[in-house]
Amino acid sequence: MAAIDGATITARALKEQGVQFVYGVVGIPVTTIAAACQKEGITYIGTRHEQAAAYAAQATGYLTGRLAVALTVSGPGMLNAVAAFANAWSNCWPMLLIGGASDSDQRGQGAFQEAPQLETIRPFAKYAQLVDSPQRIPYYIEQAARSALYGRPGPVYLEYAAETILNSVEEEAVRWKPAIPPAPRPLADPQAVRDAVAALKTAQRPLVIVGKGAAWSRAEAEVREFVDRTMLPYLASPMGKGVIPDDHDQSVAAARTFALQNTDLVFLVGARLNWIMHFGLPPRWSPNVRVIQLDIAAEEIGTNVPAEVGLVGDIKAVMGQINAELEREPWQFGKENDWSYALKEKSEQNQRNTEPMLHASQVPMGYYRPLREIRDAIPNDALVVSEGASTMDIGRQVLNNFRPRHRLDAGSFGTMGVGLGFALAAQLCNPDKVVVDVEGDAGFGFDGMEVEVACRYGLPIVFVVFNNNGIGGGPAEFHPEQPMSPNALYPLAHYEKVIEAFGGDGYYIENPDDLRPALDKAIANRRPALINVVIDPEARRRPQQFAWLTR
Ligand SMILES: Cc1ncc(C[n+]2csc(CCOP(=O)(O)OP(=O)(O)O)c2C)c(N)n1
Ligand SMILES: [Mg+2]
Repeated sequence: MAAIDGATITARALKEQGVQFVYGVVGIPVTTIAAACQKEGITYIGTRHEQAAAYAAQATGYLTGRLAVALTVSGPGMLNAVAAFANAWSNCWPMLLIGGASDSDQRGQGAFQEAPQLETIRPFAKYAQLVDSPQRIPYYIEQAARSALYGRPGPVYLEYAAETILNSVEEEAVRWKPAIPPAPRPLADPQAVRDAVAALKTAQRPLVIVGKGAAWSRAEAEVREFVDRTMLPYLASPMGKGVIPDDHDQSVAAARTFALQNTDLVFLVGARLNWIMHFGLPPRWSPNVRVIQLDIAAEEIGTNVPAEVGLVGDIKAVMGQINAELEREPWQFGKENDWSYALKEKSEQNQRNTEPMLHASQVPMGYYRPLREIRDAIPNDALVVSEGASTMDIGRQVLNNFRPRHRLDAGSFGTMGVGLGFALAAQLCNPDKVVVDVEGDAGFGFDGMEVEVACRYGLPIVFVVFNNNGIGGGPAEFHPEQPMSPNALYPLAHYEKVIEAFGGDGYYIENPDDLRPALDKAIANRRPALINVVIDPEARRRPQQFAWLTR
């Protein structure tokens, strides 16, 4: 009879549950899990910090629909992953964090890296358990996979005391578990579907909001069909962008504020009325706005604004129900009405206002021109990763998405430090596509060393750093003897040299006309590259710089 250790059982159980990627930082006691995963044919990616491993795992889960793992050592290693784990909680993305822990027979004795790990992670976890024996590892991994992927997705945690990984048991004592089937796709109550369509027909100024829940559910065909059938105006949430291509005629992205303020009935399709949507409340919304809400989580219905109709179910399945209802009794809001005219006029006006900034040739550059260069340089199926304050906010307006699940950003949690880990995952899950990671210089600072990982694994990510010397912009010059702004970062830093240290390609761009050739070259080379774009530290603080043109 053969003996099998906890690490091998873990690797086989992960493989059985469809895991393709494990990201982590190894050490005592988890190194053997990483090695065992490699033996089972799972790709192991070693990052430089546990936060990047956990960001990469959750992005992999969101992009592929399959569970991915972050693997950490005990104590500080596991705790380094907690903010990233919480980001998955806030985004409702699946991931499994495996945290090594000190030997259980040393608990309370001041063991090496002993810490209250389970207690720390519990509030953010859909499921969190201590694995109590090697025999039961597959049981826990199956439970964890179902919890992470079924219903509203979320992060899950398994803790392994050192001996659970290292000890061996007889193979036949192991209680194996088969792979879980794909997540069930529950339908909504048919009466609620009829009520939702009836309510839509009574609206004067309807608005559809497409969230990343629709992207997670792979509802792109159904959502697109719904919008095309009804000709309703729609707005995408930041990561709902691309579920319908951004250049769709009914997108009111350019009139976002106006649309939210004036709509009398909103249909939330896998989008939440949280801070990103200004809670659905005045002054950003009408006090009387009616809400139709579609969500996989029943408890989400009515958050901040009571829902007139709550549709609880899988977005893809329920949008199919709604389309079937519209097939039975066709109805169209259409484009020839005051609301559509007003939205179109507002969009065109806003676009006219930004147009000069998109083509500005000033040095140092503002945000819009370099973002426009990126927009024009990347292919339609590029994955766009983004973090920063203005770099991300303005980038979201300028950079388009034409495919679902092709944008990853600071998300519902507004987290800095997500970008590099997300970019690694984006490229690993889409080896043949262009991945561009647009970073503020402060955002880059949280996880910039992960460019080494891109170079080590030969991932041809194009990193672009918007260098304005600070958090939302810093000083124009370096005067170390003067009091320094809390926002300040080292001015005109040569971030491109960070990637050059590992054999990647660096570019330092001050002149807007030099950016497109650098982007073209970086994209064509299929090698990791970092383009450091120097912009005006005052850029966002003078957003009205072109107001005289339109006054
Ligand atoms: C983990 C974390 N720490 C701190 C913050 C606060 N914060 C918000 S945006 C930001 C950085 C913005 O600067 P940058 O990335 O350079 O973008 P810019 O606005 O300058 O283009 C920071 C530190 C945060 N959101 N998350
Ligand atoms: Mg900055």
